[in-house]
Amino acid sequence: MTATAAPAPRLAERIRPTGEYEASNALLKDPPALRARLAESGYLFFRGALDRERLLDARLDILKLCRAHGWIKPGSDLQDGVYSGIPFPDHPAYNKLYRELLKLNSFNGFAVSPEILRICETVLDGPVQSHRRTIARVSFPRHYENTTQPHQDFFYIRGTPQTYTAWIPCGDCPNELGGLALLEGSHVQGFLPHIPAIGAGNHGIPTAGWPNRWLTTDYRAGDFVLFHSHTIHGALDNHTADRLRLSFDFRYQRQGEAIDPGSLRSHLGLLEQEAEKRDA
Ligand SMILES: O=C(O)CCC(=O)C(=O)O
Repeated sequence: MTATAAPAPRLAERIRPTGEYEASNALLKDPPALRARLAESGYLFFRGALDRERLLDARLDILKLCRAHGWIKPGSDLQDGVYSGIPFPDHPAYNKLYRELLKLNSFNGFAVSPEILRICETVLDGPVQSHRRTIARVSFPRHYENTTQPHQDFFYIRGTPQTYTAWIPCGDCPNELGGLALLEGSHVQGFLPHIPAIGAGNHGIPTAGWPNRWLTTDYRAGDFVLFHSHTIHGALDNHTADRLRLSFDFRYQRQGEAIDPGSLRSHLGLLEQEAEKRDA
């Protein structure tokens, strides 16, 4: 008889925030102070800095796709993003929708909206390159095995460590909907080893026992948080009964610095693979 090997344990931390972000809107008038805060905390949070109407238009486009794929409760107000309760989509079903999402102009255009580029140019003190790999996430209610675990973006994006992620809730995102949280000041530790984990990317960093505070906020549409590629961050659980959480992550770096080829393609190369299949 052959013994069946037990599945390897995977990191599955539940993040419990202990503090609120400090908003940096007022420091936009004082770029050296803005950069000093980023260097110290590893993040900058901006309240209401983005074009809310434009963001909600993108949200509607995404929710229309969700509805077309059966994910939205019939008869509910589309902007509310109420989940229909059909079985959670598996990878192929998710990617079918996601490929369509990755082609939306309202989504891709948001990554290069003037408000974000202006802030990134101030933060980076020069001309900025935005990554082609734009990412949107749909997080399902009470689907805890999919919650993004603590990690550093450098693990995935490589290139220059001076790359910054803008995490943007696509709609209001109170804590219970499972927004992003980050470990204040964790970027100073440099790039750390990652282990297998549940959730997006399937890798993470155990943070139990770290003295740093986990920070987040009750996000409103138009807010965003920008953080260094070494800043440890993850998601809170979506505890709502039936709401989808929509969010974007976009990345920015100074023009001319090292960039990984993956950052110049669509997320997971999904659109390039589709084009290759079509042309074969
Ligand atoms: O939205 C999430 O669940 C994770 C986002 C993230 O890890 C990122 O923006 O780098």
